[in-house]
Amino acid sequence: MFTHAIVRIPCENFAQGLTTSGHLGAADYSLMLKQHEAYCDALRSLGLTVDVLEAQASYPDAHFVEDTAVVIDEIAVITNPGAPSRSGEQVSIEPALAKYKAVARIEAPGTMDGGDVLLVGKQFFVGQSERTNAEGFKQFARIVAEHGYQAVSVPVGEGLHFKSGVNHIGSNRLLVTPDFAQCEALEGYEIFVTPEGEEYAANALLINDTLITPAGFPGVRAVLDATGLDVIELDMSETRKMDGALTCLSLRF
Ligand code: CIR
Repeated sequence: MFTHAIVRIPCENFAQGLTTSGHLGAADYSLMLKQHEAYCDALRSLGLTVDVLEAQASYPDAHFVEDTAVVIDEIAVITNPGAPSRSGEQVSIEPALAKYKAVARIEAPGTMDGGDVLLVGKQFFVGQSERTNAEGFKQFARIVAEHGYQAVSVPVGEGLHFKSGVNHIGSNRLLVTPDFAQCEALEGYEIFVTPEGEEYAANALLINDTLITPAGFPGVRAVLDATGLDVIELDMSETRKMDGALTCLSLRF
């Protein structure tokens, strides 16, 4: 059961963050703040205590807190974010997590973004991406093995992060983009594939028994409704313009 989440208020210059989604238009700050508040409210409505960290103008991507740590029952692993402009975001996350957990760190030359890390039961899938390198994976696998977790490295291909393409939606189920539909590492799971053009909605956030999904993806919604899951939809338009999605905006534990 998750009981806590950590989020960070987006900073005024958040639209200067990294993005490849310029075709979606310029991101709007007041709308972003409104959508971020709705996100926090949704987490609270599911019973989580939400710690809200201050905006950090020196890091326009810093509200994507997921990339700065991986939190499990036993420990918080502070990452070393792989994009040069995001290197250092992890420094102010550490004290926020150290209040709750013992801490370990991914050290250079290892790099890792939390968006590449998916946990299902005691099994970690770690995307091998432009952000997470082999050394980062090696360090991470060693740290979590001490607590009884396995980790497997999976190439991400085109997408930004592993969780841009694969997410756990409860029980033995994974929601994936077509790119991951035949992925060998995911054999044994029940695979639900996003319909054409709805790949963005593969990033869904499971909080206990409820799945939060981005609004505006009816094909994915139909797939999810067939599973009987409780679903909350949130408008993610401004986060999406900055290449972010639902999981990126919080650390849950
Ligand atoms: C970046 O490119 O790093 C940010 N603009 C978006 C990060 C999204 N984070 C995530 O998917 N975990």
